[in-house]
Amino acid sequence: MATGYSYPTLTSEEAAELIPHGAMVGVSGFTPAGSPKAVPTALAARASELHRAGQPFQIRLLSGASTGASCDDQLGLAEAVSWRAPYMTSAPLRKLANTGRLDFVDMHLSHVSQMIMEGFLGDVDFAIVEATDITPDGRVYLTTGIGNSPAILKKAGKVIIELNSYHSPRIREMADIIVLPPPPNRIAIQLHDPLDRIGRRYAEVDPSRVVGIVHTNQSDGGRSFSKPDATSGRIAAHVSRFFLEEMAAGRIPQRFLPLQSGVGNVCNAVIGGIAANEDFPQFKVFTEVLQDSMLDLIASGRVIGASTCSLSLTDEKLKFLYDEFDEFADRVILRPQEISNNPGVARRLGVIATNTAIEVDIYGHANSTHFFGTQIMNGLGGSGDFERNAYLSVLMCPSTAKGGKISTIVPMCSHVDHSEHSVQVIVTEQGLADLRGLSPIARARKIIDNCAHPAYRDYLHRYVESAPMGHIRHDLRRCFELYINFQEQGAMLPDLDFSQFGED
Ligand code: 0RQ
Repeated sequence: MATGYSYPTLTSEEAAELIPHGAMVGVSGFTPAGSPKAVPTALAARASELHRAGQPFQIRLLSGASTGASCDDQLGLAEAVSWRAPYMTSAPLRKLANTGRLDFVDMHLSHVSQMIMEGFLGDVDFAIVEATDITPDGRVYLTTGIGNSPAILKKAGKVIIELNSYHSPRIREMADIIVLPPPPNRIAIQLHDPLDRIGRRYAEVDPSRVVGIVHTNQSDGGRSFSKPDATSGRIAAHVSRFFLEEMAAGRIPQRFLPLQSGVGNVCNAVIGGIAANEDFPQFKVFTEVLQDSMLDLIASGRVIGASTCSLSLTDEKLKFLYDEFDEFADRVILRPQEISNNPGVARRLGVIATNTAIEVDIYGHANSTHFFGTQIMNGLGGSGDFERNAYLSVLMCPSTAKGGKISTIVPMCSHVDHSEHSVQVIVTEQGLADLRGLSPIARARKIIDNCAHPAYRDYLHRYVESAPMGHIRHDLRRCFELYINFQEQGAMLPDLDFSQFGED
């Protein structure tokens, strides 16, 4: 590596000018946390200008997970992206993907870094990485989301660094970064506790590839969640009771196990429910996204500490973290997603995984990503990394959607992200189905009785009992009947009295 390098300072517009049509661009961050802001926005403006002049301009965009509004939304609105991986939550991008105008590749988040290093996704032409500092010898101090930045920085042909003075330079104290060498030289990941440290506080880049530094001062603009509603509260209560029963039976140790939690109101309600219940000991968290509610639990001491890939916090909560940094410095560890979501580590630590699904079927397959088998919502994210490899895999969803017109318990999922082999426990506000050790038919009866809304139970039982005999009983002529009813008649069971469901 060269030393003593001095990097040119660019405006965001000058940096955006460097990126050609068709380039594969890797960006930093994981959720809005740590994603670049100024250069993607300038790139979107440039794309719009070129489109107005009748010229094509689109990039291929690779990230850690979703990004902030100034990246995915801006580029999506400008129709400046032709290919996107591995996850998104952006409405403009979703619209493009669902109308055939964006090639979206939905991937397990733990896989991405390795695929970048192996070249499976093609060359990474440009990196745009947010940092608090870069040294002349190429040490890059990342901000609130580590994501795939360490791998992207290693592989990118040209690198633009957004130096964001909004963030405290102390954020580096939480970073714990390693990049695994490729097979056959891969090494064991020496994590035996969520709070073990095994890496460095910085990612590395060849300084000669850094084509410019753009100075910014911009917050992540993290999204907040509304308070858990009654349905989420009931789901959380079932989950807490189940974990306590498992502890009483000796199947979860008395000191509990590291918890992984997906994002959203249901997952927040579950974490909040466990933390509020004094029958649980203090516990550790091994997850990929740390949200506001979790930071409060660390501050209060209910959560001992957390391993995560990103601090997906609102501006207010991030300020609290920076103001009280000494409180958190040793209790939050920020890792690359290859490590935070690593299947082997999740299995070794005995992680308890709690994630939300769109729907599940009566045999225990779960769909986290597509409505009616066709319309992408966000993507699989890290849910598969954890559900497949957890000590206990829990998937949750309200039993109905759209005011009862949709049952989230269906005969056969229209799309499957987590198969029957990965899902152990299903929970709705109606109850919990522990599927461990159950045959397909026993699973079906339990899921219908415990999790389906009562208004849908008779239909589902009749479906199973009248289906042709088999190890798994399915009537292939009727297995998607509920979806077809919804599409043709506006409700899965149009004759139901929908006043019984209340508002979603
Ligand atoms: O529609 O917004 O029009 O009202 O879907 O539903 O219940 O608010 O769902 O926000 O909790 O997200 C699975 C998408 C759930 C999310 C999913 C309609 C419903 C509503 C949203 P409206 P909710 P949530 C860590 C882990 C995958 C990634 C993951 C997700 C809208 O949790 O993306 O787990 N998970 N990552 O009305 C048709 C159904 C429906 C339905 C709900 N069965 N059919 N529409 N809706 N069920 C994070 C990372 O990996 C970074």
